[in-house]
Amino acid sequence: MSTTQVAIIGAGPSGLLLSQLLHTRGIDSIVLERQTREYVEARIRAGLLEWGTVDLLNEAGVGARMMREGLAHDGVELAFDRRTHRIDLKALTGRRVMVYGQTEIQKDLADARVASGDRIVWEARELAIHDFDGRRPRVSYTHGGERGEIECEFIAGCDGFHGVTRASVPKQRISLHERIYPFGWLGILAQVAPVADELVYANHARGFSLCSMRSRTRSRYYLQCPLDDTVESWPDQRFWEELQARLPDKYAARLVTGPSIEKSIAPLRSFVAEPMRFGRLFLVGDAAHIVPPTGAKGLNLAVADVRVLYQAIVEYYRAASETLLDEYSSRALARVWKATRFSWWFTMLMHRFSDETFAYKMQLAELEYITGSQAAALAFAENYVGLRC
Ligand code: RFL
Ligand code: PHB
Repeated sequence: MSTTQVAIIGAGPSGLLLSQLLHTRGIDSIVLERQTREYVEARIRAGLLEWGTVDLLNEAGVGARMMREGLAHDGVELAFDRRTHRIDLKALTGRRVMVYGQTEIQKDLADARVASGDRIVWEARELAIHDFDGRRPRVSYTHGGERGEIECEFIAGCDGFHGVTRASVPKQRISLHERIYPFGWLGILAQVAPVADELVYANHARGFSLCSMRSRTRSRYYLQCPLDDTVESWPDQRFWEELQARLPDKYAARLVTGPSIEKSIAPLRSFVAEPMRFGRLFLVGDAAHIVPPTGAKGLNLAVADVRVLYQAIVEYYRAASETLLDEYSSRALARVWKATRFSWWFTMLMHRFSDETFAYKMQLAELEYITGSQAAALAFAENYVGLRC
């Protein structure tokens, strides 16, 4: 049996960041991850960071490459009805956003954890958590055919939507709130220059599209697609033609195409589990909540949870106070519900749900309002750059 102060389940961005932050304060943790390091680092996901996320990565000492290679953006474009309109995030809110891939954050975090000699068990299988209502919770697992057990003071459930920690909570102690959207996002990554300097979110009668990027030479594009579509039904040529058809003329004319490096389809879902604390088990990030990617909030919310839990654990060891631990769930959920609302609202605004012309006209009217009113633009911008709450 090993012992540690905090057992962290999952080596996604939330698990590794929590482990790294605790390390900076001399608090010991062990991270248990089901997959290999290579698998985790190859998952192409988020690309847009709120500045609060940038600040916490810097505080954890893992931000140097991000500050060198990331692209800071001052604005974002909304395209609709063959037009584009720039929302000046910086002028409206005084804040910027950062383009830096989740794959790179994963690498930076894992490098830092390995450099400080901390314990990460990759390929931990059959993981189970025990006695999280007591003072000495335990985690059991197998690794390379051997059984392992860890005794700890806290368990952080950073194991994503399909993980084991939330599923271990008795049903009567947890409330689940969910909305499933009737379409998915088909995403591709390609080694081509992005079509625009900033991100472009496009509402079009053929469906939503998003032009994002990973660098000045690497683009990430998304198309709204039916849920039953497969990647095989979208050869590169079809993807580029469809993207071009959904973009305003100015961008359609500039689009640079090339072979895809990655292509995948993700379903869209809103999901919140309440509360986020059960005795000495704390749910963090996607383990507790999922948002559709439209608002770019998933990773940012996970990092915001980590900040709240990290402060609470530090306070516990520094001052023997459980006050912040007791407040973890309510503090985290206050942000979660607001980001869930923004992500839902922006999804409803930008996607095609039916052929009903009335619904489309309402979307256009709201987009006209956002882009024509300083107050409405500010409401959009302060949510997009990340609320301070
Ligand atoms: P993760 O990243 O899912 O990591 C959980 C880890 O736990 C492991 N695990 C287990 N380990 C041990 N035992 C078990 N039984 C386990 N079960 C699971 C898993 O292998 C995994 O390594 O959760 P975390 O750390 O909370 O991070 C959340 C983010 O990954 C997620 O919210 C974002 O990727 C969402 N997201 C975006 N967020 C943004 O903030 N900005 C964006 O631009 C953005 N774009 C996106 C996105 C997500 C997308 N997809 C594919 C859902 C774009 C897309 C397409
Ligand atoms: C991405 O670059 O993957 C990305 C950016 C913004 C979003 C969603 C995904 O809203």
